[in-house]
Amino acid sequence: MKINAQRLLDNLQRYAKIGEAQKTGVERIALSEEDREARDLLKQQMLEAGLEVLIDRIGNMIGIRKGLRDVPPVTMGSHLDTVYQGGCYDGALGVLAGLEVIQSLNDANVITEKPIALINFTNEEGVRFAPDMMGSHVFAHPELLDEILESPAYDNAQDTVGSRLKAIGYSGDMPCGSMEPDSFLELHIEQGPTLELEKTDIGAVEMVQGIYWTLYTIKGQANHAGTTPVPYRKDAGYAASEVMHYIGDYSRKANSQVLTTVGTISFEPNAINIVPEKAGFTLDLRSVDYEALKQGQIDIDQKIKAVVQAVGLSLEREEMVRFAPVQFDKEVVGLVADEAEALGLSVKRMPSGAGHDAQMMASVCPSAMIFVPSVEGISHNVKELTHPVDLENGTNVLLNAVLRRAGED
Ligand code: HGY
Ligand code: MN
Ligand code: MN
Repeated sequence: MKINAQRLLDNLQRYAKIGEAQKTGVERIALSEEDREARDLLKQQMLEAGLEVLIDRIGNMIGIRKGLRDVPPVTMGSHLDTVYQGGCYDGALGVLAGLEVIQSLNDANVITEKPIALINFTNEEGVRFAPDMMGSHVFAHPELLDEILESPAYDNAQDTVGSRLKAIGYSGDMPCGSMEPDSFLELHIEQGPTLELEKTDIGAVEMVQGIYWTLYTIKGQANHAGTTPVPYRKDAGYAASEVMHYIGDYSRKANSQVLTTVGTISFEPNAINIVPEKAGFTLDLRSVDYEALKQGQIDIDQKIKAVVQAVGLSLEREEMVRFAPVQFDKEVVGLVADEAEALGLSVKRMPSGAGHDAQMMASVCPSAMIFVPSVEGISHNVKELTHPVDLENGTNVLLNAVLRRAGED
């Protein structure tokens, strides 16, 4: 069975216009007005496709297509929110490909044995509210809901997850995690260079690497840039720069198994002629190897403490995210590989460098992911691109894997 590729491509372009800002690609930050606009369009399209649409208390949108039997649904999903200056495929492909699968089944008047569900998860990116993979995390751990509803925006503590969900009209009443999926499949762009370099059509993703996010604030003393001799300085900026160098070198060591990224930094008072009093920065630490991940965090924390003490400053540290590496279900990974091969596509079993909602769903039900190539491996960038043929291939694999899992009538 095949999808209507042109309808999928047209729909992807339609959503790409929501949040489109010249030169900055697509910005649909979670719980923003742009996120609301995309959610409203998806809700309308889910209803038009005959789905029952439910909104849970963390704002996850769940569309359910009835099956012949009243059993747990085969579930697809991803996220419509983006990073700042993002691309139009990260997340959106998984949601809109799932919608296309449902529309294609409708066109063919196929009723599957098991129901089929499609989920748009809240705040996968975590660029304004921590943690990332928020909606799927709470789906898997409903006990975290109240605490996460209080999570403040990094840039404005007045905005919390709960207040923004209400503001955009997606503070649902369905209890989180109350739908028990049969299985979960997420189609996603690879966001790395492997598939393109190896000229491979499909990635059958076996695992997702672990992710640790930590916020550090080094505190010194503001002072005059021109009158303060070096021995009198308590320069938080200088300490932060020394630490950042160590962090960068850490992932560049021979045989390093971890990736380190300092993606944000801020100085206070942040003026050209004032020795910085405060330096805030975040560490994004990743590894496929859990021991290497934990050891990397220990090593970097020890270094930061040593630098701060050596220059007589103080340190605040906040653990934002601690996600261990996740293995996907062998049977579902095999289903992805088999269906790709049945379509005559080349397949590579591989890990995911990026975090995904599927890594949260893996603790709820048998889950796996389908990757399609990213041109030049670029993502989280306005240049993010995946060729139409690859978008079509990935969606056809999703369609046939879901059909096989849900049982065709
Ligand atoms: O951070 C990640 O890996 C994902 O894009 N949220
Ligand atoms: Mn994503
Ligand atoms: Mn992303």
